[in-house]
Amino acid sequence: MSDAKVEIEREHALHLLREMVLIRRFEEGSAELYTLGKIRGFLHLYIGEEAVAVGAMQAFTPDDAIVATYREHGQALARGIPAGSLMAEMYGKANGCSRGRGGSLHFFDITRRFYGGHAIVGGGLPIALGLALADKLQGRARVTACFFGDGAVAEGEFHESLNLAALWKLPLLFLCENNLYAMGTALARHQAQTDIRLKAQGDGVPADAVDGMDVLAVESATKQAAEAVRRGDGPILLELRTYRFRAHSMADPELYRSKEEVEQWKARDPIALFVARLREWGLLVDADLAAIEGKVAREVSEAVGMAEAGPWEPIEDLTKDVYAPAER
Ligand SMILES: Cc1ncc(C[n+]2csc(CCOP(=O)(O)OP(=O)(O)O)c2C)c(N)n1
Ligand SMILES: [Mg+2]
Repeated sequence: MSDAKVEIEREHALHLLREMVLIRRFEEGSAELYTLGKIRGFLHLYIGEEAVAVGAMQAFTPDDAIVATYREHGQALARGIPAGSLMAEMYGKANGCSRGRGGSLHFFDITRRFYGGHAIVGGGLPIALGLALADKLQGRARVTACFFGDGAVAEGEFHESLNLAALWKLPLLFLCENNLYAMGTALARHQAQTDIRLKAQGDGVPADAVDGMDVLAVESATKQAAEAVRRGDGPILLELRTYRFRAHSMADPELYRSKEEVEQWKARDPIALFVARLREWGLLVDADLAAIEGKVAREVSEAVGMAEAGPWEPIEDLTKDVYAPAER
């Protein structure tokens, strides 16, 4: 993170901080609820990566489309999906954003143009391609943003999607969250070429790398890239260099990385870095932080209340939307 002061409105700075703190506290709460058995199935935490979702999301209008991965709590919250509807989804309740049928990995909210939540690594890429193609064919100046992990660059559909997006000059922004690992496999153990920018350039997509622990750097790079994409210049890939502080999922003994490495990255905690910076610039005092923590604590607690109070889907709906209606 550069120390140079960036011109930033105090209100906007506090907004960015509040969003990151909301994601952090929401997920700490989710981890606790998981150990209590309230949330079941898989749960992948985004803790450590908050600056990526929050910084990037500032670049998009409500008309743009967002496609994410199964590690999408941060993107969903930053997109403005109410925490209660996400928590209810993780509980499997009918008032969840995917009516309790998707769980943590499959958040969807069409009203906010949030198209998943995808359990399949790389699975969001061709979907984003289709959304961007539809916009291009119908002459709409909207952007589709596709988040995916470093693990997805091993998939054929990564190259297929980049190639077609470049060939057809689609309004698609590829956002690769490089947290160095795909489950327990480091990038260098599965890729001969570890520079993701070069892979993108090989497919005809201009690419750049950004410090993913610096929310302002992510915001500014994403805004610039999104503007170019919106102008019709074709796709761009940003590699956001980040790190997850927690295990891959709740069932991962983390034998593939050292405690020292994790500690080194924790020293660049995106929230702590931003807090220190804002204090230094005179944009944040203790009372602001306390107010943010208080507001976020209430929001998370209300979200849990909404999940607890939410109804289960009635048993009669068991096969609804599972099979197509029989032809008569
Ligand atoms: C096609 C496919 N292959 C394998 C898996 C199993 N799997 C689940 S998560 C994951 C790692 C993906 O890592 P990355 O894309 O870097 O995302 P991160 O978890 O680091 O956010 C793998 C291999 C899967 N879900 N889909
Ligand atoms: Mg990864």
